[in-house]
Amino acid sequence: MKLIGRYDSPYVRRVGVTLHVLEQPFEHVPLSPFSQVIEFRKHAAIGRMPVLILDSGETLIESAAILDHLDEIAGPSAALIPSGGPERRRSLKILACATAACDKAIAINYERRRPVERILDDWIERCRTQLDAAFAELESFHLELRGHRRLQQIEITTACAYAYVRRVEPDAVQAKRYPWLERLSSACELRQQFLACPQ
Ligand SMILES: N[C@@H](CCC(=O)N[C@@H](CS)C(=O)NCC(=O)O)C(=O)O
Repeated sequence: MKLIGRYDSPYVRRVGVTLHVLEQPFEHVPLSPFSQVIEFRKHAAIGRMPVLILDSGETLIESAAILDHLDEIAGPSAALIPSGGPERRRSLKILACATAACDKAIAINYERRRPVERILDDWIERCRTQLDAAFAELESFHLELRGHRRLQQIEITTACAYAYVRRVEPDAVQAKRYPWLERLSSACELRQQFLACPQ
């Protein structure tokens, strides 16, 4: 398999970490859909990362769809998202909060790249309120990683989201605002699978 995209994207990073956790061999191709757009779009015309190219040549896009495929080939006993019931609903809600936080932080990050006179402060404030709400909800799940047990998808994606926000919008996670998320992130970032995918 080939994973196309850079680990500075939380979506690419969560797929990279997942591939390591599931011990799936892959080649990482760190193309940027921004600075290497022509080369990137040869793999996926929409031009968004991540892209996963299977050994058959089939191309998958959208990180949730890629994670779903990786869980499917891992099989029910090794899958990183529970297969059904309340545990699955809880996991999907946590993942939705984490990806919502990423989406809002990305929107803020893109907005700040505009010429200063065209930056919409109201838009940034709106996204920031939504980012804070997503993190407050994530914090309420009290996720923790004890001992050496295998990472689950809720931990991978939450830690990728937290690290991304800390890098691009550090103000949002200042002053030990989210102690559970901070602890989870520190524990995950020490894992070999995270160290293999530096953002
Ligand atoms: N929902 C998508 C989001 C992917 C996404 O937004 N990727 C960004 C980088 S973080 C990207 O490739 N942006 C380039 C563009 O949209 O032109 C997923 O989970 O894969």
